[in-house]
Amino acid sequence: MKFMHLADLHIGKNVNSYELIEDQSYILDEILNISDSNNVNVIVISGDIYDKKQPSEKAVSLFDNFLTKCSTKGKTVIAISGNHDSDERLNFGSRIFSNNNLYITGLYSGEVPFVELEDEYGPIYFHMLPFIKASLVKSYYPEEFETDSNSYQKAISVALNHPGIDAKARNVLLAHQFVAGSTDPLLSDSEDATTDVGTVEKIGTNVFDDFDYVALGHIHIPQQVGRESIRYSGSPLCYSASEITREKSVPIIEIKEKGDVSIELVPLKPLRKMRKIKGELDNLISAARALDPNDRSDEFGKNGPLNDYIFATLTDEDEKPNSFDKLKDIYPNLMALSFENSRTKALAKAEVTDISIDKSFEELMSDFYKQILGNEIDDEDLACLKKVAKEAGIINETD
Ligand SMILES: [Mn+2]
Repeated sequence: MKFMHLADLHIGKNVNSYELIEDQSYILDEILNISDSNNVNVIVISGDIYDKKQPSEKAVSLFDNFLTKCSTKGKTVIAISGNHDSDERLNFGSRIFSNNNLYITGLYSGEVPFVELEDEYGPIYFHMLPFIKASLVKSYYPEEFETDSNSYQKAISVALNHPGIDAKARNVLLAHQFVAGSTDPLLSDSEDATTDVGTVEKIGTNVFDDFDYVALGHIHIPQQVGRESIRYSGSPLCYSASEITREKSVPIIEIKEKGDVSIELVPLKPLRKMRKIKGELDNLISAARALDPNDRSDEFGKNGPLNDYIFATLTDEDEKPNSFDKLKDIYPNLMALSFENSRTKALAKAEVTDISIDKSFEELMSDFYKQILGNEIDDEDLACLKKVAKEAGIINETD
């Protein structure tokens, strides 16, 4: 049995106010092409299908198109909800869809449902555990928890015992949780709230011992957790600058006899790359102009380098106020711009202790201007700030 593991699609997500729906549509088509060329007819999706609990019309229609294409091609889709999805909404129609080889479990209601598929080696079970909080499992099986146990480890093991699995058979689990091996998984900036996960929420890999493969969602950087066959597929696209250096991929898993599991990671090529550039403004612009003109035209270059999502760092000492617009003229998908020069370095080193309570308002404003803007405050700005500070009651009328 061959299947493909996806998670964290976050359909409808915006990054730095750019709508990524076109990129998401492109990558889902790529994923379908990869599944065709690798003869994969089963696709599992481990949660965070949508970015929001109330997804936009565009997002819903994109996922609908994807499912329709899967169905037309005769593929089986097995999906669960993640913490970004609305469990009830994702559950919509699921009983009818199952007649069309589309199995969605959005809602946990005391049992972990499974789909039984068949190949030449016999049955294989795909167990669907949607995103759950420990308290939800406890509400169904309070007697199975120690009185003060709220741990997710406990909750997952209790949940997996209902209805329980045949450990001798081939079993795959879909889950959307924070699973840690001997070390925590690598995090990016786009997962939300996972950076401050406490030990209570962490789930050790030993609860998954009886599963041949665990298809995880929640963490956006592709990686294994503990053994190779417990894995976060990662999101199919970069959703923050912190993911730029990590290649996105889609795992294709083949399970032959029980215990015979092989995993291939197929790299994903996005419509537009997300990347960083660094240098002086004029140099960056002239380097971009020197690129192949075909890369600049929409017709030829949607995935040309000038259409990439750019995070720029300018090293100019002279910070021109219209730098962003100038760079955006040549890189239309400029996501963010920052400076790295002697001013920002001094600022990074500046300590809060430099700000003394004994200093007058004028002195503080003058220091602030020097630190932030690198120049002296002029009389007009100072008068204006004093007026505002008086109105706000920060300084007295007489000052
Ligand atoms: Mn996610």
